[in-house]
Amino acid sequence: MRILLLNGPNLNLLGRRAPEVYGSDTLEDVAEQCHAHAGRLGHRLEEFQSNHEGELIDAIHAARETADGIVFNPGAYSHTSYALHDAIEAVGIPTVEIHISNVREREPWRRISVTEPACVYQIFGRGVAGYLDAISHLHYRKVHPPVTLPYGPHPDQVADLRLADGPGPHPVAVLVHGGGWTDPYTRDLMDGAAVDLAARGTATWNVEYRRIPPVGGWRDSMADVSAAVGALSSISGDHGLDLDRVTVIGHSAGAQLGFFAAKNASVRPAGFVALAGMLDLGNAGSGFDEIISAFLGDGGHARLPVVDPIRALPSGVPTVAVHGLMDRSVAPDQSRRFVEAALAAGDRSRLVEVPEADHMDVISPLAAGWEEVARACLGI
Ligand code: CA2
Repeated sequence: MRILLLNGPNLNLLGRRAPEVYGSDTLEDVAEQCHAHAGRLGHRLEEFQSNHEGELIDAIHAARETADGIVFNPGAYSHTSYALHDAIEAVGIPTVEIHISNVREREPWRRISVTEPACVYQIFGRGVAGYLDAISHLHYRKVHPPVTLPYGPHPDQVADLRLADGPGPHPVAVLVHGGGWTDPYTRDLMDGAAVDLAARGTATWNVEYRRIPPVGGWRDSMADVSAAVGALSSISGDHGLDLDRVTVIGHSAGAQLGFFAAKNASVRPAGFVALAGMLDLGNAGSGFDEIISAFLGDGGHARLPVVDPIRALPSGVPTVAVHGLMDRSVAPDQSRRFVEAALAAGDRSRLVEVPEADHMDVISPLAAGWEEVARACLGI
């Protein structure tokens, strides 16, 4: 793939001003990281930055001949430029919009993006790492394009369906991304796992859900993931999905949501797999106090009995807790305690420890240890 890295107004100032908002990397640093990442995935990358709307439009037009995907930070033009929207739409090149800062937590006018509807995906608030995630997203879209289907009326109530090759009915892996239930982290985090598992013969249903807005989001997030699992019953006929072989797979905070969906959804899954799961919220460590309080809102701790997986056992479904021993984010002890408690409560449960994997490795097919993770996800 040939990828155009396109940056709009003021992004030439990156790293020279406002590091508290945009970090300390310069635009040259960003380009270097993007080149390296695209190269690792087997793609070529060219970059262009301009402070002028017309030049950006010309660059998008010219990309028809030179690029198969665009990673675009339109800067503040994103909030106003219908002309850029039309340029992206006119050329039809898959474009991922990216913003370094969390545009939803700043001035109200930055919440609006008029360019986003012309793009295939939007990433914001992950710092410059968002550029690399945008490249990964283009890569996995190209390898296996998803069909995005709604399971409710809210824009976040959607999921990406990827079917498996060959005659069905196929088993289904429901993927629930993590990211501490916060706004910037969305389902592209599970793209790699979704594509890899589909190539192994399992259809994947990669779920988006409403995230903390800004506090007390637990009710919406949990309801959404359960609804997304339940929605499989209405699409299974059209797509040859085997509802008797559904596995819910959650990563990190997504494991907390996935656990309750596995326990409560109208479609009963055959298993639940936690990858580096937040499974013991009450003992997650002080580093998680703020994020868990934001998720639970006022009077948070009193809610633990209904939101903490380890306190809601038995689940009634077989569970597997996979954890990388190099995980410096969510302690492997959470998985150990969960499996012990699940067995004590009468669930079938097992622990898979992956010595060489860290927190993000357990969702990356490119990482060491993935083979073991994939086998656990497929119940092997
Ligand atoms: O968060 C982003 O990536 C933005 O697209 C960056 C734009 C801003 O206008 C958008 O609302 C969000 C600004 C680019 C950099 O602007 C600077 C301003 C002062 C100092 C350094 C850079």
